[in-house]
Amino acid sequence: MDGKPLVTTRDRIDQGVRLRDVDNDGRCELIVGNPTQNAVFGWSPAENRWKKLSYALPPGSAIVDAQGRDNGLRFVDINEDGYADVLFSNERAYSLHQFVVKANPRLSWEVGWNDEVAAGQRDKSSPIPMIVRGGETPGRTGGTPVLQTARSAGNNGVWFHSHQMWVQNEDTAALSNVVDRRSFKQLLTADQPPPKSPEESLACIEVRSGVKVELVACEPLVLDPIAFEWGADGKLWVVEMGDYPRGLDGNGKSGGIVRFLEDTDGDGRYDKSTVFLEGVNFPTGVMPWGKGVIVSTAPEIFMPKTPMATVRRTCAGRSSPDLPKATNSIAAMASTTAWTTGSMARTATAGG
Ligand SMILES: [Ca+2]
Ligand SMILES: [Ca+2]
Ligand SMILES: [Ca+2]
Repeated sequence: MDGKPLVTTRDRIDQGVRLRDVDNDGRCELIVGNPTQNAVFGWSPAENRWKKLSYALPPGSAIVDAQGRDNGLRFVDINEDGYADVLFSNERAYSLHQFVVKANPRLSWEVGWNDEVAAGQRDKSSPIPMIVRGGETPGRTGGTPVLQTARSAGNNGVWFHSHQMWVQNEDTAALSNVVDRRSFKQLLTADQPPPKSPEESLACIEVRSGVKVELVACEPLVLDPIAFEWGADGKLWVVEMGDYPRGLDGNGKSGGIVRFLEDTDGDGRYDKSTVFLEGVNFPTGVMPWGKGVIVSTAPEIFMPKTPMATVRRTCAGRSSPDLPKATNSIAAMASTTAWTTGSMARTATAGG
């Protein structure tokens, strides 16, 4: 490298040189990743030598630290496209870069670990747990930080299995099943902003002059709302689809809810929430009608007679999670006709 031979160890210190087939062509590439060297070489049979490739390990990452210790870099196929991505995480920094197999000029992507999912300096909100931890380990010996020795610094109890990143160490003892578990999907969305509070969401809504938006209902009174409609008595009827898209148990168990909210003290904010119907299969619409409500849950539109009950019947032809094809919300267009909307729309006359 730079005209000098690559060495795997120097003064008995691991220099982070590894062989790995990163592009799945059946031949290993040669990778070097330490604090002063970062490169990937490919073997050229024609020239009978290693040639430096256009890409290297992601910026800031390295296989070993200056002492030759595990620096928290792992090759894991997080997006499951068949190519190992680089997940890097220690007490100072974290990053996740997906391997780009084919250059895409439109996206400014070049071959290599160039699709950055997340990268940053570690703080309390860092989305990727530490793979190794060196330096100070808080919480030991009665809360006094202990500077770890080179021998003890290292493995934070991380492994990868079943599309998940697992962490088990003294910090996870109080967690469910004593593990901190992150799905690959969670890691891939690590750079997405966290959900906003109701007040923060409200502050994001822009309206034209003279119009005001007020918060009238939020969690936990209502969760996963899909559609809502007011009744003449002031009740706000809401359908919730917390079972979308795979069911409550991940295996299609129906878990949709129809509920109504009431403002019992007249201050303009709903304060009471009542479950009217639960166990509904992907409900998409609700509308007060006569003495009850009409609920749409493709392929059925029905008026439940028994409130507070779990809907035990199964719909003929269970609705597909492909909801763009399903019945959508319900709207009243005339005094005796309710309309549903959706790409497979139908109308239902619901007299009296
Ligand atoms: Ca290769
Ligand atoms: Ca990958
Ligand atoms: Ca109220």
